[in-house]
Amino acid sequence: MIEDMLRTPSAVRDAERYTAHNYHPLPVVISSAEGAWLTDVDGRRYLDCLAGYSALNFGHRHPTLVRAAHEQLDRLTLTSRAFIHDQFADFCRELAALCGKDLVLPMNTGAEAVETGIKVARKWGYQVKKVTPGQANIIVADGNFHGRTTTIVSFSTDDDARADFGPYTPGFTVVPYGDLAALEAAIDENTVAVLLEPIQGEQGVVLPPEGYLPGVRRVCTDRNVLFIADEIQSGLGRTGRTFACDHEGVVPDMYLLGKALGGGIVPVSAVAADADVLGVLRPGQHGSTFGGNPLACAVATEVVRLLATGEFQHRSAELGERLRAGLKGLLGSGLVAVRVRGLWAGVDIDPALMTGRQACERLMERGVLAKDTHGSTIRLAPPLVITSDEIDHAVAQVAAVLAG
Ligand code: IF1
Repeated sequence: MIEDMLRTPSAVRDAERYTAHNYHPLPVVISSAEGAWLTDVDGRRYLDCLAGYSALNFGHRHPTLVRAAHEQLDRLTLTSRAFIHDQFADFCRELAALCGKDLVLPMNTGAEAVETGIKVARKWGYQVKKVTPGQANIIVADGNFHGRTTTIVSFSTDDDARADFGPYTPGFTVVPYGDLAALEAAIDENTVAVLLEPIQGEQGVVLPPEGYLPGVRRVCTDRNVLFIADEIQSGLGRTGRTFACDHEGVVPDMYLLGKALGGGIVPVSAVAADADVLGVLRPGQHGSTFGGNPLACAVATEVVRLLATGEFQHRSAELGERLRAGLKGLLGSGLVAVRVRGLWAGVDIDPALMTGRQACERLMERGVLAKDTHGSTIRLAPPLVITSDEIDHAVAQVAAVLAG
C-alpha cells in the first residue's frame, strides 16, 4: 500500500489531539480483532502478545463471552446494588467456588479491588485482630504494581507512578520482594496484611524465589496477618494454573481479581475471601455504582465457567513450555534473561542492542504487538487461545528483531 494512502498516520494524530498524554502508545490503530489477531485501520494484521495486559486471556471476542454479553444487553444492564438482579447469585457463588472462598465482593477495576482489599484488611485489623485504632499497617514489596489511585501509588517504588501525587497515604511498609526474613522482621503488632503480586508483572514478570510464597503464607498464619494475593494480572489461567499461587500450593486469605475476569468485554474485578474477613463489612460501609452489575456478572460467570474446565490453564502450561524453549534459545543472541511461567514471559534484551520500546516498534513492523515494561525488558503475554504455530511465529519475529 502506498504510504500516503495509509489511514494510520491521520488516525494517530486525531487520537492524540484530544487526549491527555498519559500513555505513549505504539503508532498502530486497531479496528477489529478475533482470537489472538488484531487488524488495523489499513487492514494490516498483528499477533497480539499483550492481550490487554492479561485482560484478554480468552482472546478477542470469545464467542461464548460475546453471546453472554449480547443476551444480557437485550435483557438488563444495570440496577445498582440497591436492588438485586438475577445474574448476581450465580456470579458470586461460582467465583467463590473457583477461589475456594466463602464470599465475593464485586467491583469494576483492579485498583478498586486493591483498594477494597486494603479497606477490608484495615477494618478486620481493628475489629477482629484488635490492632491500635488508626495504626493498621500493610506490608508491600518493592517493585510492586497494584494500580494508580493515590493510596496505591503512595506505596509504589516507581517514581513515574508516584512522583508529584502526594501527600501520600500512610500505613504501608515496603520490603524487598522475595526476602522472607525482611518481610517477617517488618511485621509488628499493628500489621494487618501482606499485599503481594505472586509474580510481579510490571516489574518484568519477576518470579518469586522457590519457597517464598509458602513462607509468606506460613509467616502470615503464625503472626495472624492477612495474606492478600493480587492476582489481577497473574490469575485466571495466565501462568498455567487458575492462580499463580497454585504453583506452590499457597492459598491466600484474599484473592484480588480483575482484568480477564471481564472476558475482555467489560471491566470486572472482585475480592474473594472467607466470611471471617469479608464479613467485617456492613451495609453502607463500601460499594460502587457499577460493581456487580448484570452485564458484568453475565460475562464474568461465563469466564468462571471457562476456567472451571481447566482447559485454558492446561493450554497455558503446555504452550508456555513451547514459549519458554523458544525464548531460552535466544539467550546469547540478544536476550540476556528470560522469565516464563505459563504464557507469560518477561525477556531482558541486551541494552547495548536496543530499548524495549525500540524492540516493540520493530516487532510491530513484523506484525507482532507487545509492550515494554522498563528499560530493555519486554513482556509477552498472548491470549491463551494462541496456537503452537503462532507461538513459533512470535518467537521467530523476536529472533529477527534481535538479529537486526
Ligand atoms: C496502567 C501492567 C501496569 C495490575 C496488578 C492491579 C492493577 C494492575 C497486578 C490495577 C493493572 C495495568 C494498568 C495499566 C497497565 C497495566 C500494568 F502491569 F499490567 F503492565 F501498569 F503495570 N494489580 N495493570 O497489573 O488494575 O485498575 O488497571 O484495572 O495503569 O498503565 P486496573
